[in-house]
Amino acid sequence: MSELEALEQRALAELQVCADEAALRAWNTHYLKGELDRAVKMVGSLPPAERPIYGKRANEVKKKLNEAYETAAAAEKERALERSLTSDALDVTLPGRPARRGRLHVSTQTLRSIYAIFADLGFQIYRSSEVEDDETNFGLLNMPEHHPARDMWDTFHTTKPGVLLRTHTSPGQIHVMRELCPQPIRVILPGMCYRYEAITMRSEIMFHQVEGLAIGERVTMADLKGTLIAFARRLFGDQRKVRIRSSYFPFTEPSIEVDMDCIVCSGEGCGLCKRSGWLEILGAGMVHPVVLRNGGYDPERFSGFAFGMGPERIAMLTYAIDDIRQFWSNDLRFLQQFGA
Ligand code: FA5
Repeated sequence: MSELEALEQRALAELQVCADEAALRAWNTHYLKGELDRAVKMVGSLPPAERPIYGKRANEVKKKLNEAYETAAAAEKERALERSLTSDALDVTLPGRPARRGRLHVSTQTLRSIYAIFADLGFQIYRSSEVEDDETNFGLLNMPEHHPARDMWDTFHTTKPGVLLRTHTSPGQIHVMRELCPQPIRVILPGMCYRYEAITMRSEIMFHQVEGLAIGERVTMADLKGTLIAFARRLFGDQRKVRIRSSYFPFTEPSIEVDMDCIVCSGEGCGLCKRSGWLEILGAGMVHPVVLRNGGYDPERFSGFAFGMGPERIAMLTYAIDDIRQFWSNDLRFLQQFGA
């Protein structure tokens, strides 16, 4: 009995000095689950006559210590809450940090402007693969093996013979024709192209193109001219002048290149247009009969026009960007200049 009394005194005294939750937990383990538990179980080893008195007292001590523990734990919880409220205080008067908004890459913005214009002109978007075979990238576009025009497009070949990264979006023409023949076609084909050439201020090894293709029974050069003038005026402004020069592409006949009067000097001559007053915006022409036939269309009955433009070059003209290498440099100072 005296040990039981001593245990009670000791436990209560120690509980008084438990300063935090960890100390309280240690006390609980030591006394309630340890010493007191053993003291209660001792009742079985006592002579039967002493058991009721000892048992009763042991239960009283157990109840008292449990209650004392509950009270101390509740008080400690209260103190912990108080401590966290004062130490983690929020200053609700601080001005908020503005959320940083992302933005679309300048190439994506330019592509979307181009899509919107051609959507209004009735063109649908068609996508084809960036990995092509030699035959579709060159052969079916009227450039059989060893044709000298292949040198116009320095090529990234893969380790698989005959498989390459497309050098332009024109092979997409063959895919659309073969899929839609003999229906009329009016599509644009946007996508990435790759060329194994020296990187300069105006040329990258990886860049976008937007190809255009229209095929029908009476498609003429006048339709091509009208479409391209409408496009240039929508993108660059109503007053733009457009100039058409003859050119050469193996897959169009006749072939043209389209210039627009310089957006900086309006034709007077400046650094951007190299004093010529004109800026080239795209290559185009009437689809070559061989290409029409390769796509499944009878050139006696059908005719078509095609064009190919570079959105990065168009963005350079729109925003007077002097170096194409900026586009993929991931320099935020460059990218953040283009809103939206
Ligand atoms: C072609 O690639 C032809 N397939 C275009 C075409 C399509 C002609 C249909 C006729 C009919 P070209 O190599 O000129 O042509 O490229 C077309 C456009 O892609 C150029 O006017 C330019 O805007 C862009 N471009 C070409 N090479 C690069 C390059 N290295 N870096 C960035 N843009 C380029």
